[in-house]
Amino acid sequence: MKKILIIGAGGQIGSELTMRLRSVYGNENVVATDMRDCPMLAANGPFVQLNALDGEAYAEVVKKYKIDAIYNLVALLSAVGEANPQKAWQINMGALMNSLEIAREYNCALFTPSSIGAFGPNSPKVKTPQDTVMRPTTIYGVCKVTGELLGDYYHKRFGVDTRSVRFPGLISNVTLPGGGTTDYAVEIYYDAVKKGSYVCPIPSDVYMDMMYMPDALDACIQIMEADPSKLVHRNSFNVTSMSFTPEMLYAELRKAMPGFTMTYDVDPVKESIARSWPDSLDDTCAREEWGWKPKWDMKSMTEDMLRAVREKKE
Ligand code: AKB
Repeated sequence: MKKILIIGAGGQIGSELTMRLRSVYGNENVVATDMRDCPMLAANGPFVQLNALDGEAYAEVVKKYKIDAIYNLVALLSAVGEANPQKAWQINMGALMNSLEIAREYNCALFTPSSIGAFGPNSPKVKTPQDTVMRPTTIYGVCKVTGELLGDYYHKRFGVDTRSVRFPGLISNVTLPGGGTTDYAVEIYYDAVKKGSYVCPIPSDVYMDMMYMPDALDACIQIMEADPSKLVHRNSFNVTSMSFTPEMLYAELRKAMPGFTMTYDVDPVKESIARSWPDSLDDTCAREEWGWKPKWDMKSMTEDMLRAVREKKE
């Protein structure tokens, strides 16, 4: 059975991806790592406290567990990255470069997510194509485009099996995201259940692509299992499940909670980032090359999020 390593496993994607990968490949075959101690991840499988910027310690873990595939999930997100661009570059690129070099040296496949943040104001806004202008205006986006290019380079130059998808905003109910521009679409459910109201930092009319976490986990596993001979693209595939504005999500929530109210207190940094990103992605290439097909839409996701957040509250 394949041995898998997850870097940054304590974050929004990693905490759920670890559990999903363990259910597919066996608990003992999925090694979770994070800077912080993560008792939940250590409870049912191997866990190592690891700073991904420490290349030697990282390589030791890969050697010790005879790793075949790495999921590199270390990243400072878009809004928090703008508060400290130097730190964002150091962390995002440091973890990526170590991952690429270790994948090269120890012959591992490597998954690193890219993002809608890799696009910028010059990219076509609606149905943004797979291959198009990419001139992001955030440090997060600059790191993502650089990461995509490095993934291609390591594949062509050294034969490293690098793979990636461009994630939209991810909505989940296990671990909260931190410092992203799309975080409002998660916070809204928690505040709706806890307070009956939400103050939204994104203007009412701004469209962004979104995806429910179960679809994102499927994408991570499917792209890594995809037949390489069918992949025309590698770094990185557009994937999306839905595209909506805050006002549309508000209307959907009010169907289930008619008393819920939402007001706006727009955060100018998040507004300018959100307006520089696509309204909607065209994910035809992912569908054609490796069978990507999301299962969740805004309605089914909202029902499931409210159920899960209410259960947590009890
Ligand atoms: C963010 O908002 O920074 C992330 C992303 C879309 O990559 N959720």
